[in-house]
Amino acid sequence: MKNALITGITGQDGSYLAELLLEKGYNVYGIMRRKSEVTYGNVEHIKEKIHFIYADMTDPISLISAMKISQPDEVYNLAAQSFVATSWDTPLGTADIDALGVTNMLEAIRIVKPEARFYQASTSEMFGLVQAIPQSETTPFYPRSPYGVAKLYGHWITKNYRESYNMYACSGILFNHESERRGKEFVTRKITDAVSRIKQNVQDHIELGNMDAKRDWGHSKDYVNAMWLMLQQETPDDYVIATNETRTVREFVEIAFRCVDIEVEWSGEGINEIGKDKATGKEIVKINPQFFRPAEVEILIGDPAKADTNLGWEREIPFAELVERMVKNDMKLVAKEIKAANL
Ligand code: NAP
Ligand code: G4F
Repeated sequence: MKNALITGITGQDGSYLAELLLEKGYNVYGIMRRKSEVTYGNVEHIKEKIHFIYADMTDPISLISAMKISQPDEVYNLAAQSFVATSWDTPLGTADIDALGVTNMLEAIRIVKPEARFYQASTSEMFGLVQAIPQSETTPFYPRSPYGVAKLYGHWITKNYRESYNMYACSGILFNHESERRGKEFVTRKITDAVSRIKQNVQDHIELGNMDAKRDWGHSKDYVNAMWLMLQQETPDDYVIATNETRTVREFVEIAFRCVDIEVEWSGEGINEIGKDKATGKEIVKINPQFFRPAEVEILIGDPAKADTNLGWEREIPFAELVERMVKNDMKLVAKEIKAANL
């Protein structure tokens, strides 16, 4: 039986990865931050099966302890301040966790168990102002946010430890992946939550920022499988994980509303653009400049050919199903909320 240590286990990806590793028979250890109220986030439903260790990416001693306790064969470093917009508000905190935190983890591995295999959660945000379309492992990086810059450090330090110390250390350059467990501040979940509230008459409209931004969106469940595959190879390497499809935020809005039989009709331009419910004429989508970013990543579309060839990785959940699953789940959650409020 293998031991795995997951940082960021309470997050979206951490929860799907924990489920996958438990299914495969791993002993799963997860690091958790101390909060004023004990909550298990996305792993509430499997908390009895996980060995939790209190630690923090910014506290190297706690990571050394976590390594000693868990004696992992595989370490998945998913912990991060992962919301791009907030990285302009907390640039140093983001760098502490997302950049230096990676070195803290790598050093803890080197000290306690250097033969442990290491996965780093790198990101398509590192491509930023894209230098090629589609983006692959050989595309030059040009990050556009404090988050992207911090993650680029994490990416290179992982490669550096592989080359300096011959460690089995890989980075997955993952493009956007979403799910029913996505945080509500990210645009996809913000949309599916709002669609469900508008459909059930508990919200009038949704306010969004840049609707022209294009993203390559997949489902988290498929992407955690790629993380695992990367650590099962003979030699460590870095891989792009993506769907090779891209859509605007506006298209996501249209498709999500269509899941609840609402057709959006657009009018106006720029900050005056408005989306109306075609059947009722009600304004259901508005622009709020508050959600624009100081620097934007306009288009992401990844080429996963290397992962396909070397890992045999393929996404299983197509885009339309991703949106449908998220809307269905939020429709249920909102209905439950309404029922509870009426009681
Ligand atoms: P997420 O839902 O925001 O989860 C982040 C996790 O990190 C949470 O468990 C959080 O714990 C933990 N964390 C934050 N700061 C920490 C600290 N100082 N010490 C220990 N734990 C800390 O993110 P996700 O979507 O699952 O993404 C997982 C990883 O993949 C992240 O590194 C993200 O940057 C990267 N990534 C994500 C995507 C994507 O589209 N989802 C794409 C590329 C890369 P709390 O519960 O205590 O907050
Ligand atoms: O959903 P988002 O906040 O995700 P973003 O910035 O692409 O970052 C996510 O994917 C990265 C991989 O590329 C991860 F590394 C990162 O951790 C995170 O998971 O925003 C997507 C797009 C942006 O262009 C944003 O400007 O949607 C645009 N957008 C338009 N209106 C909005 C909104 N984003 C948010 N969050 N809220 C809006 O109202």
